Amino acid sequence: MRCFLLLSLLISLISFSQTKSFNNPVPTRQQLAWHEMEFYLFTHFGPNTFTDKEWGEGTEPEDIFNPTNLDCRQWCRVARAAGAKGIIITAKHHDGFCLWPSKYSTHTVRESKWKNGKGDVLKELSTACKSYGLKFGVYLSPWDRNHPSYGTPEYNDVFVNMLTEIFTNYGPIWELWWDGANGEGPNGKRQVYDWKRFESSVRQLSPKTVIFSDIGPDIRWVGNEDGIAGITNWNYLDTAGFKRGEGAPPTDTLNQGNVHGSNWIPAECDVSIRPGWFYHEEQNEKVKTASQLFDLYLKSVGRGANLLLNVPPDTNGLISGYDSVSLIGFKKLRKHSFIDGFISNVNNGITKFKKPVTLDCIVLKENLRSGQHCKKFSILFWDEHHQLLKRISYTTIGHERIITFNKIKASSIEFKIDEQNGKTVILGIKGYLVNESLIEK
Ligand code: FUL
Repeated sequence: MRCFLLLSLLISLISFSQTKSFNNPVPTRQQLAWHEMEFYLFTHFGPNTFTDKEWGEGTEPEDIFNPTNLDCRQWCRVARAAGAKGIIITAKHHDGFCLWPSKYSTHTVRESKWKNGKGDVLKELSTACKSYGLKFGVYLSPWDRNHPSYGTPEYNDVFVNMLTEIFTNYGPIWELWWDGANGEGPNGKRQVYDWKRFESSVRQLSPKTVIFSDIGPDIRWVGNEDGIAGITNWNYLDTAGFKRGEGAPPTDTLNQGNVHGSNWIPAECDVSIRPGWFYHEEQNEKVKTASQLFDLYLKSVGRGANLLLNVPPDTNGLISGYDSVSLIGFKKLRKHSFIDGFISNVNNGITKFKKPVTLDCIVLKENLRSGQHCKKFSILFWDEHHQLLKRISYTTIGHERIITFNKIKASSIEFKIDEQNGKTVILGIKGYLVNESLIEK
């Protein structure tokens, strides 16, 4: 695709902007590194893959889990080819089945037929991720529909023991993923989770791991499972008085953050490449296309969040061709769209071109080290007689902001910060001409 061009726009901060500071939180080193991850895969795999369910009952016989040709290296090759930077796997989903031979459960790969009970998916995937240079993460569902102690205080010990096994045997774990589900267990009781203890155990076991949940502490849920962040998206969030699950902040707050929130908890957009989270053969024709994935990319990474895209392996234990074709197409669209952009040297607000340029996409990046500051910005397009052709205004920038619009031919382009919370530092502004079919829907 025609890519293009460059614009070196700079910022006219002082004269155009209103600067108001608040005592804003700043990201930790781990959170800053997390922002750079941008796009990675989610893997839902377990008994549901074989029973065609989304939520297992916890009573499925262990023998059901029997991938004929499991190859985690194939998952990694697909992830690499898609340009994803890591993989997060359901080490244990709500059905309680453990993809590693946990000492604290009798519902694991060890009790299954697979590899005569000698298999260990976490071992295979963590090893494969290391050799392919991918970050490795785990989803450990606190809700457990199998464990006999679920619903009693002992289950909190079990959960901490499982965390300890995982962090000790399969680390480094880059991201730990906790959903807020809290249904009934086999004895009809709900668990009172000891979140404080879970969190402090993880911090002790692995201080560099980033922890995801509805309210962090490090990364927040974006408030929907469609992969879409708010058009305004603050990395700040107020968590006081809120809980995970039913007591979580309202979905629009999760989606947009809080402009003056007291914690740095950026949003992660989880979404599946298929209608379901687990593999179902009848959904093969419903795999999202490369351009649908590109549109989701604009609505997640392009709004300053990260994209966690679920790609579930099939009953062979492999990512199917339907999914990998879309993923590779998605990578090509990104590669061909975002090529040859020019990074600005950030000094003044207007860039004049020797010849008029045609573009339909601008990508901006904000330096987040001292916080997220831009509240409102505008881009103005001028013709050769310095007549204004068009002005577009947006709110937040964050780690990255990708704006697409109907293509325009301009002789000069101006970037202005209209409102900010503290001093915005722009890392770069790039202009592109992407295929018009890719303009955000
Ligand atoms: C939710 C679960 O209930 C779904 O099954 C899925 O795992 C999704 C990513 O998180 O909380």
